[in-house]
Amino acid sequence: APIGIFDSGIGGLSVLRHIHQDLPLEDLLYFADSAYAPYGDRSEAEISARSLAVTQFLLQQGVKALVVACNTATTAAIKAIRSAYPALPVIGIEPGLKPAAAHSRSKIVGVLATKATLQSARLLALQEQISAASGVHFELQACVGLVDQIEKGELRSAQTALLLRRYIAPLLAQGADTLVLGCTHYPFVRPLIEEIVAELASGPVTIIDTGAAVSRQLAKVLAENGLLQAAPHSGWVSAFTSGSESAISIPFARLLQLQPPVST
Ligand code: DGN
Repeated sequence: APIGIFDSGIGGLSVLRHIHQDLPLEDLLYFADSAYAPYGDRSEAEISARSLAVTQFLLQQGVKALVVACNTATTAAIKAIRSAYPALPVIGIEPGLKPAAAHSRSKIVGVLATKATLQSARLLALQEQISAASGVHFELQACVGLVDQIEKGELRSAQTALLLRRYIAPLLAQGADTLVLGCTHYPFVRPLIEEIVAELASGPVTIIDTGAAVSRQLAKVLAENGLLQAAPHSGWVSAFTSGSESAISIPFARLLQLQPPVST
């Protein structure tokens, strides 16, 4: 049976990329809820309702496990998903505050994410807990408009660079030596982020992305539940979207060099 992976759009492809690499035997079913993107500007109730609807749809397709490949949906809806489907292994993604705190020497960490993620009770609790334990100060920066740029495929445009510079410069000015990519769309602009950081930072800056950790966690949960796909098998990738076909097939080809069948 396949693993279901969803996001509001194409951001979750940055997580799918890790899973496909680490677990090449597994079949992957991706759902881009593009008709409702971006989630970042919606209320928790709306995000939760969409996440439950997408989960139900993926279950109808026979998925054996679910990856919520969206920080916004994880903070808003993972509890609701788990209580609605207690038998389904569900793996979420959260901004990597803990690894960032462990890395930071200046004890100042910048967190880039959507407004909904940064305003969630879940993230605030995580932040307080890690701050108290580590003495690290987290500077939260909502990157309004960045998901839209990435959805449009503008990974290097002047407008995207302008936005990123506006969001990153104050964090570096305040002494952040570690930046957390707290949205699954952002790894696709990591090269641009690295250039901006190299230009603006006075010392080395570590960038933290939790996609690889999610893939490892998924492997662990599948193994614990006896759900790993046995060899010989060559895992396939296939996709569904609530939006237009090209909005997902083009990013698949451009970002991952994959051409999965896409159903709308
Ligand atoms: N990719 C989502 C995340 O990780 O938070 C955000 C997408 C959105 O809809 N804002």
